Amino acid sequence: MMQQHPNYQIINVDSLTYAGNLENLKSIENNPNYTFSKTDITDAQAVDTLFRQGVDVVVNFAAESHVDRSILEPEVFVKTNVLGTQVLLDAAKKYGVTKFVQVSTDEVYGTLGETGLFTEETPLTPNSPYSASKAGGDLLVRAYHETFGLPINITRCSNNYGPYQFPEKLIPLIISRALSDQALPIYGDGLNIRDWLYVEDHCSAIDLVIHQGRIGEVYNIGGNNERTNLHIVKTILQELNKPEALMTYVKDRLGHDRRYGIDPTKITQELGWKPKHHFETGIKETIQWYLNNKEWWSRIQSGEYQDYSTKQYGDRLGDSL
Ligand code: TDX
Repeated sequence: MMQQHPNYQIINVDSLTYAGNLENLKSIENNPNYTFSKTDITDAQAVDTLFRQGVDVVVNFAAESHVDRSILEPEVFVKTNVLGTQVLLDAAKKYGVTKFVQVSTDEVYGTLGETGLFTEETPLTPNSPYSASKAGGDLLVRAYHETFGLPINITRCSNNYGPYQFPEKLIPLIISRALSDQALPIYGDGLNIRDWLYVEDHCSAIDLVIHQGRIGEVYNIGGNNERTNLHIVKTILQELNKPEALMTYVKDRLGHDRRYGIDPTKITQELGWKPKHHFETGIKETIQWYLNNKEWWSRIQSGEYQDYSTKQYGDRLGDSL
C-alpha cells in the first residue's frame, strides 16, 4: 500500500499475538506516513482513541486464522473475529468512515464436492470454529450496512501463500520441516484440495476493492489454482531435493473440509482484477524466500509456537517430532 499510494497515512493496528512480528515491517518503520499501534481490536476504548485521530478507510485483516488452533481453543476466535469486528464496526460507524473492508475467507462457504465453485451467492455453511467465527464477523459487517448504512465490502479469498507466512500453515510448515529433515504431517489421505493464491495478488485485489468495490458487495478472490495437499508437499520435496520418505500420514483434522475452489468472475469482470503470479513460479519463489530467510523462521519456531506445535503434532507424530 505504501508503494502504491505514497501519500496515504497508514495506521497499522496489531496486538502482536504469537503470529505478529514487527521484524516483517522493518523496511517501513521510519516512514513518516506509517504509524504502528499495538492495540487489541477487542479493546473498545483503545480503538476509539485511534479512530479519534481521523480515519477514512478501515481494512480489517485482524483475525485468529489457523483452523487447527480453533479446534484446540475456540474461545479466542470468537473474541477476536466476532467481538473484535463488532468493536471496529462501532468505531467506523461513530466516526463515519468512507469504507470498511472486511477481509474474510472462502472457508465461510464450507466445503465443495468434486465439482462446482464458491460464488458470492453460495450459502454460508462454515465447518470449523475458525470459519464459523469469520462467518459471524462477516454477518455483522453485512448487518451494519443494512441497519446503519455503513459503506462496506467483504472479500473472501482462497488459501494464501508467499513470503513471511507463519510456519504453522501448510506450505511454510512443510518447507521449514523438510529443511530440518523432520517428519511432514499429512492429514488423512492428503487428497484435500485448496485453491492457492499468491499473497501479493490478494493484496492487489483488496486495493481494488477499497477504491472501486461497489458499496455493500461481497467479492471472492481466487487464482484458479486448485491443488491436492499431496501435490503441494511433493512439489516442495522435489524443489528442496528431499526424500518423499519424510511424508507421514497422520490422524485427520476434525471436520476437515475436502475441497475449496473460488469462482473469481465477479471481481475479474467488475473490477478488472487479474492475478499476476502463476502457481508454478510463485511456489518456487516462495521456497527460495524461505531458503534465504532461515533465521526469520528459525527464531519463530521457539517459545509459544513450540508449545502449540507439541500440542498439535505431539500425539500425531510421536518421536519423529
Ligand atoms: O500439518 C498440516 N498437515 C496437513 O495435511 C497442516 C497444517 C495442514 N494440512 C492440510 C490441511 C488443509 O487441507 O493442508 C491444507 C491446508 O491447511 P492450512 O495451511 O492449515 O490451511 P486451511 O485450513 O486450508 O486454511 C487456510 O486457508 C483459508 C488459512 O489458514 C485460513 O486462515 C484461511 O481462511
